[in-house]
Amino acid sequence: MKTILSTFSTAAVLLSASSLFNVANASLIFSEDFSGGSSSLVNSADASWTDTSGKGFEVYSVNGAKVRSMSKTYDHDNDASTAEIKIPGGIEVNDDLGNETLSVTFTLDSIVDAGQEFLLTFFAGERGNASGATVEVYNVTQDISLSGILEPVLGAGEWIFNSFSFDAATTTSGDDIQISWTGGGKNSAISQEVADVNLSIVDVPAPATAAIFALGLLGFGFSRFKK
Ligand SMILES: [Ca+2]
Ligand SMILES: [Ca+2]
Repeated sequence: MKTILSTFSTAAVLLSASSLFNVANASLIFSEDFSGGSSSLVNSADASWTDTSGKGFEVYSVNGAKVRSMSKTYDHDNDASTAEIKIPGGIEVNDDLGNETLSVTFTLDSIVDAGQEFLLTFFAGERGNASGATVEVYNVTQDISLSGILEPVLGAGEWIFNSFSFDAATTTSGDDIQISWTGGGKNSAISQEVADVNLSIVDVPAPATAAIFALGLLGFGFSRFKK
């Protein structure tokens, strides 16, 4: 039995390595690192930001992180073996109210091929108890949720890498795509914090090849087990 279990974990490692490979081939369609540090979000070209209160945005530079009980540094490459660097900037979702919704909308100018999907990555943190905070990717033109409502992992004062992949469905070039975060939290000083957002089109990891390979390993495990 021990052999079979270790075979399964080998297959899992190979599958995750294949996912990482596809991320490296990602085609970036939206990016915001909040380094503009202004309330107008000037760093987002061709993107329209809105929020529930409509009174501007709580964008901050690296020094604004400490004020919100967040770390000034983050694991930018999601690799614990390399040193953390300073965050370019961040945004507090609840700028004026509790549990605000913050959205960015932009027009997709790329084709999503068969065999491709969306990949949303960002870093998330929590100032106070922001339970109930969410993120969702929506196709506004077609009025369908692409990701469903997701619960990001929030670090208490630290930035946690969040990565979600999902089907692009019938999304086509020219569709308006919207990313929305809700802040959770009861008031404007308790919130989900967001940094370094990227939305990409990536190749779906080839399931046929990976599955056949995993089955082969499983067969190898069984044959060893029988001896
Ligand atoms: Ca690192
Ligand atoms: Ca606030």
